[in-house]
Amino acid sequence: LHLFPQYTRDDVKKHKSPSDRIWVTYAGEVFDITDFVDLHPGGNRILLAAGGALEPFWALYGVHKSEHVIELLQEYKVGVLSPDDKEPPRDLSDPYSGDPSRHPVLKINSQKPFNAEPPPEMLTENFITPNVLFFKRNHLPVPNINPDKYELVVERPPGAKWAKPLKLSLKDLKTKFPRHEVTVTLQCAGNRRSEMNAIKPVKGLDWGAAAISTAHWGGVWLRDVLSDAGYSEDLPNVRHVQFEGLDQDITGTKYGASISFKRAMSKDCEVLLAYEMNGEELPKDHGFPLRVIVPGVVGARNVKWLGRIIVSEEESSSHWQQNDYKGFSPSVDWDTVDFSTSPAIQDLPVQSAITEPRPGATITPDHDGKVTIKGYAWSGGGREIVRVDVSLDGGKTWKVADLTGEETKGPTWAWKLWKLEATIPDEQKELTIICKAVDSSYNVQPDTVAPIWNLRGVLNNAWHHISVTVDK
Ligand code: HEM
Ligand code: MTE
Ligand code: MO
Repeated sequence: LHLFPQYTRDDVKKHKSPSDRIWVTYAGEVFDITDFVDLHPGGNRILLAAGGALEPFWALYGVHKSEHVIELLQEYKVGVLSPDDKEPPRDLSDPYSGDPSRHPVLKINSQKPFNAEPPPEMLTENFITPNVLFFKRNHLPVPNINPDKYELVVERPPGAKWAKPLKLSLKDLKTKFPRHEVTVTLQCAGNRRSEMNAIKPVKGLDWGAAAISTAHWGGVWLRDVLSDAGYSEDLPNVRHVQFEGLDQDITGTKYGASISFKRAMSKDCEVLLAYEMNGEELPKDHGFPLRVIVPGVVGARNVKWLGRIIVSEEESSSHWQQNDYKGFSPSVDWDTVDFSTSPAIQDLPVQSAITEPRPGATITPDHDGKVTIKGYAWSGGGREIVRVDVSLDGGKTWKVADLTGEETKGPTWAWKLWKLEATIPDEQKELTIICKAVDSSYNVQPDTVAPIWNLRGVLNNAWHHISVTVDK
């Protein structure tokens, strides 16, 4: 009988690179897979699990649910996980102690509040982003909401005959209104902020190019709920619909944002109160039990953990509507900025980025001398992506990428994934790859970041440039 040594999770974490050996855990056992990495049929993605558990990855890649994979893994067993290596108990005085657990592959830009993005190459493996990989952008602790006690409060029209607000339980929402589904890409205004930061420092989380994701959202039309509360499209003196979240800071200030009343009531704009994400109940990080989905509009207006809806003459007075998520000239700094002079961001501009290869990577062309370049492209306001151009020589010449996406009858709310199989000239050792997209209004992206730099680092939609080394 072979007795295997015991290791803690911290021991395993130290083995993340070939020089330290590459270890992973599965079902309480420890494996040294250094010699398997180059044999892996799924390529070097296997390294994303280095130093940690395989389970969260194999939950995403079903091919591993087979006996031959488990048998193969057993060949690399070097130990077992120590049985007394338990999760430390939660610190209940920490306002973030109720936050849910998250997928280990996410790149964390801030732990408290939780802000994280998936590895770019995993983001574009699927048109629909798996819920666990969907980028997460929280300003506050995730509120703990009992779905049986939950009530959405909808304030009544000014001067209405009903005195009390309309209150809807989750069951009311699911049974009194027809269910609808929309496929919508959400993007944070801070997506690609790190490239702006590299030019001149900006204030904000250092997002890479993956603060964007796509899901099928299920729920009820906001306009059906507003109509039920007594609103009609021609109501005078109402211009905005404010959404209040149930997440709050220690002073009791809640997250809030607003959109126009016209958008909220429009059939074409398809604004949804969502209780489902990709066929599952809305996850805690994404607003359980109810959030707003405003297609084509900046992430910030897609209020999660929705508690209250107020229809008004004024926009939301919240910090995030008034003093954040606005664009400015590159000449404006923190001494001169006057937030009242810029409109709140709503529709987002045309965007695209390269997700594979990664900047700085060494790429190996296949036996035909070809490499695969992948990315996403999206535009706000329902505008569809009609073309993506890719350059492999720093912008001298361009090739048109292949697009995949969903056919829509009306406006397009979701991204297109794009792909280009390109031949690399023999002598080429360094490549500068660039992508740029065109939307259905023939909007194009600006070529460089500097002229659109702004102090908050929002709205970076410049051509995406990356440099890689070719290994032949
Ligand atoms: C495919 C083994 C970890 C991603 C496979 C296959 C095997 C395998 C045997 C081929 C399955 C078949 O076609 O029957 C392993 C082992 C792992 C491991 C032993 C750990 C020691 C991972 C991880 C990821 C991953 C961590 C992702 C992060 C994939 C993908 C494929 C695949 C995407 C499909 C490749 C294709 O069909 O083209 N793996 N895997 N694997 N693996 Fe893994
Ligand atoms: N809603 C509430 N209640 N609280 C928040 O912090 N963040 C907003 C928006 N809705 C936020 C919110 C921002 S800035 C973005 S980009 C999106 O949620 C992110 O949604 P996701 O975490 O589901 O990706
Ligand atoms: Mo955001």
